[in-house]
Amino acid sequence: MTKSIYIAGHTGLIGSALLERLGGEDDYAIITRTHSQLDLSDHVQVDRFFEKEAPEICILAAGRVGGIIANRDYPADFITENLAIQLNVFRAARHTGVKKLIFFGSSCMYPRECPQPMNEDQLLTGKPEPTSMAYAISKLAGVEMCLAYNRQYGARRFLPVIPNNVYGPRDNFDSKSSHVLPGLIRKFHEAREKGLASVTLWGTGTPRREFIYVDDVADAVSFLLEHDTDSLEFPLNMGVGYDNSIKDLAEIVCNVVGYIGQIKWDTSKPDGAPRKLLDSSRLKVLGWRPKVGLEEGIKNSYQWYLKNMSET
Ligand code: GFB
Repeated sequence: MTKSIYIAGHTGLIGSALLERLGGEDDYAIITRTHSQLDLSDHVQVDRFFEKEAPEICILAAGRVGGIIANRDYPADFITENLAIQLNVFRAARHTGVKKLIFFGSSCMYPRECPQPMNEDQLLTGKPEPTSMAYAISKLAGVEMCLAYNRQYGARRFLPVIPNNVYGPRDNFDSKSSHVLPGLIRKFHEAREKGLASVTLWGTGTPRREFIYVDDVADAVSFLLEHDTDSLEFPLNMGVGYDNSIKDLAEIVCNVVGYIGQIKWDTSKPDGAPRKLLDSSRLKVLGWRPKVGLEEGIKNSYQWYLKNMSET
């Protein structure tokens, strides 16, 4: 039997990978709407859409995301847009009897000084990193809403997952608002093209991050959709199990892009959390494993960037 599945945010990084992955399977009839067709922050539109389509499964991959500087400079936008979307979608999905809803949290929900690797029980044991506090609170609210709906309505239908720094094709490569990995691809590519002697990156380069390739996230979501989730505990961390310093990452991206100049560090820019490595054993115990290594994933992202973005 085909299941109807609504992917909210199907043009974004995670949503587009899910569309590609689940769209290729016979089990699902995919429903999508562009932002101009459906404004998820408008509850009237959202209610109308869910009443008409009543999808059996909903994947909420829509919302405002961005790197450290975007989070620092636009906290009101991050918290307002994400809370509005989550509230509207969760409420409408419950009213129309959704069977499974996947919600994406973020590793920045964990306390800034969290012992590493971070397991799900450590959420709310300390204050998140200040630069992404507003975003983190909106995501924490989303996770708690999922758990509250499950408790109150007596079924485990709202499933919050926490992927770590996701990257890949169709990422945001804007040098001001992007996350570090696509930001570095663009900076090194442009420096190579212009023959610049050096590239300046943000912070000290010492923070460590765990990167997960977007196809692995799509794979993990597909895995969760296929498995009986009734006995699982949520939220569920989704990471690869190892991290790299930003300095290491810069070297890898440099090699992939073929830039041979110098790397400088602008320490007036924030470092953010010192480390964010997830303990993903809850998911791995089920048998799921990531498949794409960091260098391979960066090569794929750079190929996509060259084909689609290098002229912008
Ligand atoms: O990926 P990113 O922007 O965010 O930055 P977070 C990670 C690290 O890379 C920080 C450094 O220490 C940055 O200072 N960095 C160096 C750069 N050069 C650059 C650059 O050119 N661009 C960017 N973007 N960073 C985000 C949160 O934190 O993580 C979000 O703000 C979200 O809310 C996301 O949770 C997963 O990893 O520090």
